[in-house]
Amino acid sequence: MAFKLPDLPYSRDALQPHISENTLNYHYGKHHQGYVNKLNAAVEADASLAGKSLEDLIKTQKGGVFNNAAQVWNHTFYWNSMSPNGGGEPTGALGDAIKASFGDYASFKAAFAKAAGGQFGSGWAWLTKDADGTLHIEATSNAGNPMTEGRTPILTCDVWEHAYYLDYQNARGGYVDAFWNLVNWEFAGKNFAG
Ligand code: MN3
Repeated sequence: MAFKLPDLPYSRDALQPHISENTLNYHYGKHHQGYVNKLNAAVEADASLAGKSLEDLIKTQKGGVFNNAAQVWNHTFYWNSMSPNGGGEPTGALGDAIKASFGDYASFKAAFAKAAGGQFGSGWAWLTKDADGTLHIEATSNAGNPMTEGRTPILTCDVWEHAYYLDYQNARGGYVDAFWNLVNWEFAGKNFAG
């Protein structure tokens, strides 16, 4: 198989009580695995895709190949955007950049939560940076990934219903509130610096 489901960076019960083991069993074990399986089937069926990286596929493909490649990448990035030891406020260069771009941490959180809550239907909320280092908050629909627009992902929150329905039912806002208890600023800081 060309692509493998990456190991979670923590155990499936590690994000409780904010995100349950049950959610990770489905979200990681079924949904993320399902995107990996569908991508492998698509790549096997098209010799022109052989040997291409996930990033190559995201930047060059459309339709089902793009959707599954981006969903594989986005979910791995999302798991790393959270940590059982997460939460708190960003420090260092990223903390300074967030303050410079959004005023203060509370204003940043409000703007990110607005993007997450305002995304109609399935999608993702992102903190990204431009080639010149400028920070942006944005939302993408379905499998959308800011790399296709030339921006570098710093942090993401999955706002597909499958990310929160088992724990929060239709209350996306409660799930996004809980996300701040898990947010992995160490990972985000590395993406900002990289
Ligand atoms: Mn998902």
